[in-house]
Amino acid sequence: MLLLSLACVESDAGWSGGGRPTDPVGGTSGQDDTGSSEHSDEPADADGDGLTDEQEAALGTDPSSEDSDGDGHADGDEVSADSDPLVCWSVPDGSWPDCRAQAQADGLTGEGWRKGKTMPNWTMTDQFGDEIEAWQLYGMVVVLDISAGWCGPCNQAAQGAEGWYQGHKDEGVIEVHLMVEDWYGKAASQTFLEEWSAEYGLTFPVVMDPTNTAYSGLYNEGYVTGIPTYMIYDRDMVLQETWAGYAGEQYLSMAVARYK
Ligand SMILES: [Ca+2]
Ligand SMILES: [Ca+2]
Ligand SMILES: [Ca+2]
Repeated sequence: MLLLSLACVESDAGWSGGGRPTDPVGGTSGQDDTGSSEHSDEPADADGDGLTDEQEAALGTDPSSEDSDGDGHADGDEVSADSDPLVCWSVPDGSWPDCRAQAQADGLTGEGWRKGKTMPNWTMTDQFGDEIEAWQLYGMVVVLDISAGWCGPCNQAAQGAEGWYQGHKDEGVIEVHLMVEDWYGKAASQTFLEEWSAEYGLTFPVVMDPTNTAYSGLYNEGYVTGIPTYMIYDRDMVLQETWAGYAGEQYLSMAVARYK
């Protein structure tokens, strides 16, 4: 519970851009009006992201952009939090990645729900009540698991899910539990998302889809033949594999390994 509430707070901060450095004007120079021409001894941090130009040169980050990889987290914050300031999907714990800018820059096309198609940019609501757009996860291998609380194998799968995720998250793999209430894809309640993630200690997105976009799209292609159903998307957000039923963590690892 403690972990979840922490994650909630940090997630909120992430969405609002909290934690980013304040106006760089407040920083290193011009703090006196004596007209002195002496240079400050403080090393230059041109973009005000908490890393000096020299440090940025060593890291390979952009000294003139506070957020080199465009994921919404300043370079200095990423270094402090041990996430990679040059990799969009690598973000501080407690926040989801946001690689929409990169997805658009790369010109994602070919959207659809069939295998070989790019996942449409649907909007889901997570266990904290925040919205996530699918393309935020661009660049990661995405395991979309459609589950329901009344389904025994789903509960069995959820028991091993967090451990499996922790073993793969640093490789840019993310799991998403899309929770439904019935075979028509009715969205689970917000309360249920909280209960499900708390019961199994899940720190990846546990979501509902109030517009029933993803479930109905995948169902209409014939992929939801049982619950849980797994969809494996590669780093380009292309649907590669689907299967119904809980097959164990080892099977999941083997499937994901083909796209890492
Ligand atoms: Ca800097
Ligand atoms: Ca960043
Ligand atoms: Ca990053």
